[in-house]
Amino acid sequence: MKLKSFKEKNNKKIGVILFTITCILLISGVILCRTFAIFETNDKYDVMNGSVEDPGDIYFAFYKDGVIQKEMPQKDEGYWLDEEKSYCGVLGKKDETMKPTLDRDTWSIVVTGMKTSRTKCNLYFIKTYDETTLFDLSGNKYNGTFKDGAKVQEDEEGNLGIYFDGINDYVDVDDLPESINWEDGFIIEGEFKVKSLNETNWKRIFDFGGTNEQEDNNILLALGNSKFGCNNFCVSFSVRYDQTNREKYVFDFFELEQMVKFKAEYTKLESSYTVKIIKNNKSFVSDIIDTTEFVKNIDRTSNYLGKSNWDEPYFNGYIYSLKITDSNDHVILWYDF
Ligand SMILES: [Ca+2]
Repeated sequence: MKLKSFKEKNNKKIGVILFTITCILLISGVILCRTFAIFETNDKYDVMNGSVEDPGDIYFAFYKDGVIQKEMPQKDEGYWLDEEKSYCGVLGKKDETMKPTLDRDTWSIVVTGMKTSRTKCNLYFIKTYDETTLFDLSGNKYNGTFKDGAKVQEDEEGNLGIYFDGINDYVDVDDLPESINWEDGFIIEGEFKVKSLNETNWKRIFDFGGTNEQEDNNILLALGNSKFGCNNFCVSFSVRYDQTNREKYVFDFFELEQMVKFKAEYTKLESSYTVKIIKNNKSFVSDIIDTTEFVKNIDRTSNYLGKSNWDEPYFNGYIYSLKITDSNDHVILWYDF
């Protein structure tokens, strides 16, 4: 009897303690949720490809450099959505089929694959640049360093881009290790604006070279190439194999003072590669090259934007974005604003 009543008493005590702990947890939970709720927002944003008609059913939490914010960073603050890290979910559960992305033109969040209400998206913003550094948005940390006056600024239309004066400005890009797989094919794309056409003979937009700088399997994009009478607005894209140029050139590619989208697609087939040069989503050159002298996976330690590895003219204009993707759709390097 004694033992039983002791047990009962003790059970009662334990019950009270458990009840108290549960209450404390519940109350702190509510307080925490309310704290986060203060920073959530649900207006001003486009919801696309979803079945939810009222965007009021979607909530966003913004994080800038890992710290929750009251609102989304402004376009001119130099931030970009970390699309790898950002996610959406329902009732706190992550749902990989929903994908938040950032539309740069409208500076709004687009959620694809949205299929239910009560969705919350956690959006992480990372810095795209500061006074000295151009940050790689791929997560691989192949950053760039601004040299001799190159810097991010607004152009005449208010678009952010890296401005190069054409005299000595350039960006020194970190070493790209030989583990990067170029050999299975890759895509390089970017948006560029040409500000002047003087000395347009191999005027360099970008140049990724090996330890010997020149003649070392460079992957490069240049404005003009006198060898083929490719002058002024002509673009010359070269993937070198040891000391051999393997260039593809397109006449009338650029226009003065116009932003142009460039894309080079190298695709590996069974016993050859195809190369396509694309301007503003329109294909200009489509060609087949053999596999024996294509591109090598080497340490690329001499990598520049706006500057050549040879004694050739510097680029005068803007680079608004640059993205390199491998054959498995993995982003190798990405600069954007
Ligand atoms: Ca300068």
